[in-house]
Amino acid sequence: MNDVCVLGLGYIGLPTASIFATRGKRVLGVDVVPRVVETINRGEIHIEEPDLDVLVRAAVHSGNLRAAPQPESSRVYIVAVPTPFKVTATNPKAPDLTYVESATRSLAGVVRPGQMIILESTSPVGTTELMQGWLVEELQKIRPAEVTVLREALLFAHCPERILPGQMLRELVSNDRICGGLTPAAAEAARDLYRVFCTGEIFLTDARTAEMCKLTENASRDVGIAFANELSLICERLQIDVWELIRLANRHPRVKILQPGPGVGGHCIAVDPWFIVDAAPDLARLIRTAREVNDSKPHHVIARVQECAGRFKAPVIACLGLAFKADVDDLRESPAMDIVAHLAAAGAGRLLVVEPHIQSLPRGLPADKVELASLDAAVKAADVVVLLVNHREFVGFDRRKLEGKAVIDTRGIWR
Ligand code: SAJ
Repeated sequence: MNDVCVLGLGYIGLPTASIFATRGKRVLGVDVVPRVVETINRGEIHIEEPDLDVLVRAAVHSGNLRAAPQPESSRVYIVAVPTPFKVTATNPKAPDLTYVESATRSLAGVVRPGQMIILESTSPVGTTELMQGWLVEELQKIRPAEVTVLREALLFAHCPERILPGQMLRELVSNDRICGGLTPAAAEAARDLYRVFCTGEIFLTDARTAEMCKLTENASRDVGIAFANELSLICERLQIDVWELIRLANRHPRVKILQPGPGVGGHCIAVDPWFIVDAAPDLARLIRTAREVNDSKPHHVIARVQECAGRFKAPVIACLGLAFKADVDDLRESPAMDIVAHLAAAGAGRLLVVEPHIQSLPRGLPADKVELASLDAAVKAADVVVLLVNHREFVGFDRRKLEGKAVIDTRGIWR
């Protein structure tokens, strides 16, 4: 029997499955996308993350990691599927638990008494309890005689991941972890599992607190970035260099202001705070406002670029970066993507995009209006240079090549 079955082989599931496999566990990785299953079984990867290729290759070649489209019976099941949001009649940003639900239901045919189901996906409070309900519902359909025994004998826990894209493999091992069980026994069993590779401290709690804890961490960062973004707008009006201001304010021993940027992207911080707002819309006022401040920042950048481009007859605009943050290839919820798409739709000028982490123009950007270009070529041709992502390649760029260009540096790297 497998030790661990990981459902969802994305940014969280794949490193987690691989690290268990390299620590001697027999792991089955499950993904509904056939290409992902094939790629991993070849020992290759479908996402970009430093050193992940080496880890996956080692895991697959050791014989401890294989991928399949369906789960099989395993001592532990880890659900690491996306939890996006969806539009409902009352809430345009309501949590969408479809993937968690179908992954959970897919376990009904394979679970055995004593096995454990862990939710790693960032989820609204109450999701782990919902998972138990979905599984019982499914068992009632296909294994009615076993429902009572299985309901008592399955362990459920929420153990949210906290790893930072770009340094996932280090953080996977060294970060402290929270294990929240539907029962204390489930939390303890989860702790024993993560001890296999986690060198950080592991704290036990109940599932609801663990769910809220993960949302709170990301909402806290969102509020912090919103403060910096709001400052950037105020400073622009007052003609103060916001980065210099923050650098100086941060010399106070108890002040730690984050950095302004073109907005907040990624599939975590731009999404998770809405799960809190959805749960308590009347109370989550600051959290909602922070989301709104951060979501409005790209519009401010777009307006600035349009104003700048308007000074030229046939403006050429170089947009540097599409990823949601530095040194990653992830374009999910990226403010840079939004900004370029809006500029294209508005016909702001000829758009040259530089993104060292992708090979072809992503879906979502019109090929007739946006060209992918090299850094040197784009800057050389541009009237307006818009720095959207602080990728390593851009930080080290020879700034003399920017002379005579209108420069909009949304990350403050070329000050
Ligand atoms: N950003 C700023 N200014 C800052 C910091 C970040 O504008 O000072 C922007 C980034 O450019 C990016 C966005 O915020 O667009 C989010 O980037 P991030 O590096 O803050 O966070 P993520 O989304 O890569 O990862 C977060 C992390 N959460 C926290 O730091 C509390 C990570 O630990 C979580 O595991 C991850 O969310 C997740 O999966 O939830």
